[in-house]
Amino acid sequence: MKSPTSLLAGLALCGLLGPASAATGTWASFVGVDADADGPDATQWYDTSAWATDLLPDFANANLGSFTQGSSAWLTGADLFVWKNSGGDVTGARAYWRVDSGAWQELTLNWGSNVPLTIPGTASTTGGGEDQSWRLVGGQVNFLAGASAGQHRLQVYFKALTNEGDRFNGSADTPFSAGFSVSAVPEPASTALWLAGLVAVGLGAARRRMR
Ligand SMILES: [Ca+2]
Ligand SMILES: [Ca+2]
Repeated sequence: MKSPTSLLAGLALCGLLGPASAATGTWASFVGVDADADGPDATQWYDTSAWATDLLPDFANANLGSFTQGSSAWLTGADLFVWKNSGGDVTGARAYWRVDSGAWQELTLNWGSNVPLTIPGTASTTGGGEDQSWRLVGGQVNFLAGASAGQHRLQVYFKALTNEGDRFNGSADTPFSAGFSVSAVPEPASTALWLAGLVAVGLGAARRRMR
């Protein structure tokens, strides 16, 4: 039978060796979008959560634009701020995106920097301790590809890979989400009719000139 003393010693040892507090985590994320059709050359950055110095428009409930079916708009950037201490280590990061209820697509975020962390699209810096930025810049994801006419949601969440397991910012169940709309291209039949009309007018003008 254990003596009360050894029981107390055991409890004390459990306290010392007990579950370690999390030593890694995520604390901010950003999404970059280029919403004009001429290629992924300029990025508007959005923040995905409340920001003490709120320098960027909110991704949540942003209207990314109105597009014609078959045109392009680009998911150009993703940036995840992580923290670590007490032996915690972040070894990689991912961003996931989809439109509406489509399949999640994975993007690899590369190590960006240690502190000071630049808030994307600004000259401002933030962070402390062993904070890091993991980021994708110059991404060329055309999120309009295959989108039907109507209202849609671009959804994004982030994951940090750590020596303690995965750490999320948003999730597949509760992603960050912004809206956009797609309008149908004109019907081929009506376009053909319109072209035929133009040709007829052109022929008529040519005949008049020949007289
Ligand atoms: Ca562009
Ligand atoms: Ca904001």
